Amino acid sequence: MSPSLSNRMECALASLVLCLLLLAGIASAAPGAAGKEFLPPLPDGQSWQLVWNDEFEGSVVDSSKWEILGDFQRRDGFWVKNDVYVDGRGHLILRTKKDGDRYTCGAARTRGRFEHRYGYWVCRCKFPSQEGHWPAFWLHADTVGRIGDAGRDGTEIDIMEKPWREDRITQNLHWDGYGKEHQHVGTTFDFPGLSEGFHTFGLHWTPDEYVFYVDGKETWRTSGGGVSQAPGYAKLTEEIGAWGGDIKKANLPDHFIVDYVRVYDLAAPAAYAENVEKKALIARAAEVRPSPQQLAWQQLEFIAFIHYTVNAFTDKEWGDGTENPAIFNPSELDVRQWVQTCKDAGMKMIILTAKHHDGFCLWPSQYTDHCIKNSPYKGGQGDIVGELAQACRDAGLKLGLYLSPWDRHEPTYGDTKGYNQFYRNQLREILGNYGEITEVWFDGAKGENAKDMEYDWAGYYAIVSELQPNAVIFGHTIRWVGNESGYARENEWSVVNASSSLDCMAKDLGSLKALGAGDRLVWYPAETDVSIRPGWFYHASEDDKVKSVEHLLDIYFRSVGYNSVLLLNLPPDRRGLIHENDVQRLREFRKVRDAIFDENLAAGAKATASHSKGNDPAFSADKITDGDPQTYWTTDDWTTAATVEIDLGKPCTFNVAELAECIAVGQRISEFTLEALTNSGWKEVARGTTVGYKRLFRFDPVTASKVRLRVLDSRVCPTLSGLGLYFAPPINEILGQ
Ligand code: FUL
Repeated sequence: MSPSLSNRMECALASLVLCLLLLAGIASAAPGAAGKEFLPPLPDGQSWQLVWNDEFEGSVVDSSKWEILGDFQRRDGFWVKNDVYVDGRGHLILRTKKDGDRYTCGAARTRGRFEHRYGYWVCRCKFPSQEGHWPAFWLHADTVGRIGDAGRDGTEIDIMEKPWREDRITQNLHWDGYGKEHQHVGTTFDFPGLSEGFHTFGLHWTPDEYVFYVDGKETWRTSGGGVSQAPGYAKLTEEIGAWGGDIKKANLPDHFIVDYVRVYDLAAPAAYAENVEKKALIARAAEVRPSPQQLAWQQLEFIAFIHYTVNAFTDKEWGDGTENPAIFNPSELDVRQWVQTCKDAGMKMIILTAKHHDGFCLWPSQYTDHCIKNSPYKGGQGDIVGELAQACRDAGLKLGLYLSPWDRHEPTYGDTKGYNQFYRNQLREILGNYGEITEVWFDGAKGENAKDMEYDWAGYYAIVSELQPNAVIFGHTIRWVGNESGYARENEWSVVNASSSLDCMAKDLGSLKALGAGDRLVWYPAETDVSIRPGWFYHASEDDKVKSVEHLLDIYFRSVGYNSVLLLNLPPDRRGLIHENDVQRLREFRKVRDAIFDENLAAGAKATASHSKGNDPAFSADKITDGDPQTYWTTDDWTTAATVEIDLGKPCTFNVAELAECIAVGQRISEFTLEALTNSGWKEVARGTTVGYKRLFRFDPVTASKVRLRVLDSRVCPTLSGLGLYFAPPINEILGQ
């Protein structure tokens, strides 16, 4: 090849390369261009829209965009205005120099000019080369100093700080001021090639999290501080101090060169707005807590219903109110037999139908003759409400009373004023004369052809508050689970939106979707009422239809084990006793539960967690296995996914697991899996959404030395006060059948 030809080819090649470089340069400088700038992935149907930028064109710094800081001391140097300038080639320069015996450098911020929340914030820059100072690109807000509400009310977000000369940067969050309450999370990492040429440092800030990027690569994802919801402004700064090395050794001046700062939003910001609303709803729902009464009630777990009235003698489920009180003649009635049966079964309260729909009262009411005083029972001197109240007190059981609003006997029924007065009087009688009443049961049932009647609910509730301030109210502070078969929902949230007419029978009451606008979020836990027999009242024809132990156990796992209280009905017979078949079945049921739950294989086991709140021993993982339901493990406020691992110390075989949240601080966990470490690795044994007060699982026996609970999502930081592992032998083995 002749020298001239090769020259020409070199020339051509050189111009081609130049063209390509130029093109690449244009492309990379154009906002929105792909390639070097990189924009993070977006949800479907969304696109990025540039909302603010400075390309640093022109000959002066645009003062409508930037406030240049100075002149004043900052750390070991001074921020001076003349160290911030544009170079006429599209760059902002932050210079570090020696000025007499002091060192100076530059800083600029968009405070008061551009303040914004969320979006993708990105800066393209080239680092200085000397030690003793450090460049940074960060977001700040005047509200960072606010204490409380974690970082949600303002967080310093350091997208890039490089105090090192090596290829290393750090990304950080700071909130709750810079004093005693200061909180911080951060990451530091090496990124090869960083010290040479230009690089981009980006932050995608959404209402839920921060995602940090370097040259388009995700480097850190966090929701530290709970994610700031307060607008921030951008800062480009240099600082002089020992953190960055020894400034005396630096060959100055040195330059931090910024090519651009750009901020993008979603083209349809409604997408963020939706997120903001959702986040606010989650936070509000997680804030709702049980009252002390609701909490104490939940801890009862398993309680009894006693349905007793003239129906036992007429063989009916609903009496019509025309029954003659003389038919109510239980020959062997013994409330102590009821109480003992319930106590032996492990029940903690008895709720008695003081008056069912037939209007017949089991106490001598002064407001009606349709009651026990006109029956042969104890020669008209009996008072079953009083007798039961005394027997419960003696046995340490709580008492609840059911007073049917629908009254088929009372002549005033249908006359709003008259009947409400009558009902309020009766309510005062039963709530005022029998000591402590823990639950008041207002039944919503009413027959199809019943007279219209507007109940004075507010008046009734006021009487309960006045006479029994510690009672929970069925239909008001605790809710019907929605069926009478004994089954709660697999996703039983205790926080619901009781705004309009809440449909207790709906499939889903508590998911975010079901909470809707969340205009009346309340703690409204589920009570699962079911009868041990097909009917609520005693019928001899149902003596052989008492539910099997398998059936009762299934109910238990799907009521108590689904974050609900189980209210199991036992109807006394004509003698006034709980029938032998029912007593026997309850004994077996208790025996089986004892056999399952007597030994918790995880009790006292060593527990570790991927996260725990402030590394504070008060919230460490071993609170899960310490056997104390009051103590609990939790994570930092903003950590909504975390794993706890329990080391059983040796291989154990189990087929039942139990989880418990500390509901005193609310119900939070919304998705989890439970895994066991078997010979062939980790195996999922259970998976679910809600936990609540108690969550139980049954599965095929597994032998494992460790288990881990992975909380995949939680409304706010999860809590766990207990994790139990049990071995359930076959029922017939337990019962020796
Ligand atoms: C229903 C009533 O109609 C039944 O008789 C029973 O009392 C049950 C617990 O509630 O609404």
